[in-house]
Amino acid sequence: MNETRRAVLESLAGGPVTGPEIADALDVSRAAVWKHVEALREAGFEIEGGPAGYVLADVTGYDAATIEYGLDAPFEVEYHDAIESTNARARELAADGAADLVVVADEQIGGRGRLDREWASPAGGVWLSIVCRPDVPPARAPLFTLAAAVATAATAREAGVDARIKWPNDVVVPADVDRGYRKLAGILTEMEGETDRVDWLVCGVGLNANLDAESLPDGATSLRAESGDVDRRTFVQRLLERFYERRSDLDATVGRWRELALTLDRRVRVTLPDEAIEGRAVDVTEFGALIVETEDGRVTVTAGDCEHLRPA
Ligand code: BT5
Repeated sequence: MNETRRAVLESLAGGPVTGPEIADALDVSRAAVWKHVEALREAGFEIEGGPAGYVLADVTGYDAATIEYGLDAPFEVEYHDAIESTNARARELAADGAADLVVVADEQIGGRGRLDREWASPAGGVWLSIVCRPDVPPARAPLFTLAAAVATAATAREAGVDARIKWPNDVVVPADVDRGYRKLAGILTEMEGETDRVDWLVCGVGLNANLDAESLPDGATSLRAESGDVDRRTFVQRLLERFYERRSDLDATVGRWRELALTLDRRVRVTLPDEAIEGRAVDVTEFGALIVETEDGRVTVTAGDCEHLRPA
């Protein structure tokens, strides 16, 4: 948002204020004020006019300007009604030097999970990707996945859902059916770097928000199905604020992750490229790897697909 429009918005938030008063205060024409008010209305800022002037009554839109407005974290937002994949766009922007930028879309046409799996992303979900340029070695990169999972689960919990984390990248809701849980959200972290440092890192979050479970793959759930629709703008703001906080204290993030984990103390099977490990998940390391107690001793796994098994 440009400086003048932001200043007009601030005046309206502190209103009622008349058009001429805003024009005088900002040293612009009344016609220019009118243009900004109309553009703000278009973006989803509900501006009411009365005898005492204009006032910002509510914010209902879901786009870059409304998400940035009132966001208590230093992220810039790029919004798309529809896009191939927010992660793909974020990778492009990262390669061009972007930092602390979030790509948000209402709908993804080609959303992707890990290993290029399809990620269903109809309009109404929360599909976003955060570009970070952290000063950390690549070994710490998985902690950003944990930070995003904690931020996502905590924000869903605030919305009234019993969201928990399944190692490494799923936010799930415990259930008696299916595999013992239903998937509410997934995280996809992608990075570029050298052996000793990360150049950029993109954390993609896909969360089924205001969607019918029937429009999603088997085994999936949504905020709508669990507790009802949310205001996606404030949901995304709280999620980004939590992610920012978690990212700024990665060591404490592991502790928060343990508290929200559904995987710990469970029998699990972790599928790796050329073997599968079965045993009891006992902990995560300071780097976010899973420690599994198998019949042959403890094994530490850094990546893989993890399945929760029924108790033996
Ligand atoms: C993930 O992969 O869970 C990571 C998903 C990340 C999606 C976000 S959306 C914003 C950003 N832009 C992108 O293009 N991606 C990121 P994985 O663990 O591989 O799980 C994928 C599997 O989850 C699929 O094979 C399906 O079985 C299932 N699935 C697909 N769509 C789903 C959905 N909307 N909800 C729940 N499960 C889904």
